[in-house]
Amino acid sequence: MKIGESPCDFLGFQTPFEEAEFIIQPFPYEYTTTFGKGTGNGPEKVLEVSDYLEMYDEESGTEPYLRGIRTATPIELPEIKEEKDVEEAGRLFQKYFENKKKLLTIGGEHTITYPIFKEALKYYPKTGVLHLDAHGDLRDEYEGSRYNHACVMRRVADTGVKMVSAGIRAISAEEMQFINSNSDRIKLFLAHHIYDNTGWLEKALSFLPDEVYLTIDVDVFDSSVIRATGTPEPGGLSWYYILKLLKNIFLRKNVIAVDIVEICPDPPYEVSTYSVAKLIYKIISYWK
Ligand SMILES: [Mn+2]
Repeated sequence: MKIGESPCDFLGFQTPFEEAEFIIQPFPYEYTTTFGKGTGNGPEKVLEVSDYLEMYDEESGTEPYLRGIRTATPIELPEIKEEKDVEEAGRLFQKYFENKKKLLTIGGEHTITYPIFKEALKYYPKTGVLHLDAHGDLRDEYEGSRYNHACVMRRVADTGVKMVSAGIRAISAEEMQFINSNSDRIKLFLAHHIYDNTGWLEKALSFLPDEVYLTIDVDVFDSSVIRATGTPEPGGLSWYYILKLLKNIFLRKNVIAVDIVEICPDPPYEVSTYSVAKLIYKIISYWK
């Protein structure tokens, strides 16, 4: 392994930084998980199984890898405990925004969204957030930390941006109250309202600004698709439902960055990690 190369590259190859349209950034951050442990191993496993992906995308009839994909060295950081740690983590993403790369970060726990998003805001001050998740993640504090993964969307909301949370099916009374008192900038689409129709998407897309940061907690999927996640919840969305959703989002919005978090490998069953690898390749194919 050469210095500066990732131990495991998406699809098993590297494009030089200057030529790469896409950057895949592994960020195996894990400090505040509460239920299932192991999301710190998520990025490495997803990259490892990505070698088995078909390079040809059957839906678009293209070979998306030809656009240039570079996998960056995994980020290792001490626990984020205050805003200065958030700033420090965010600075590691500067070069991607400065060079207008299409950034796709693999977590690690959901906490990582906040530093990446805060950095993105400096370059795209009008951006909104689309949040796909089983959980609200809007608690002000959890287990003594404001940077717990259960608080990440609250920290994002603190920046004052417009936000849509969809697929949610586990949320506290406190979080619901927060959403209701900030309904001018936060819209919630619960899983049981949206699972059998996509009519809500028009409302969500017209509410959000043109620029969108997309954060996907893999527990938004039904556990028949992805079960390897730290805080599983029944009643998730199906593979094709989410693909259709993503296709529409990339068609209609200028997506500035994506993160996919909370993948928690459950060997020897690699169906979940492989599904995340395929999801990443699908996103690359949809991203205009
Ligand atoms: Mn979640």
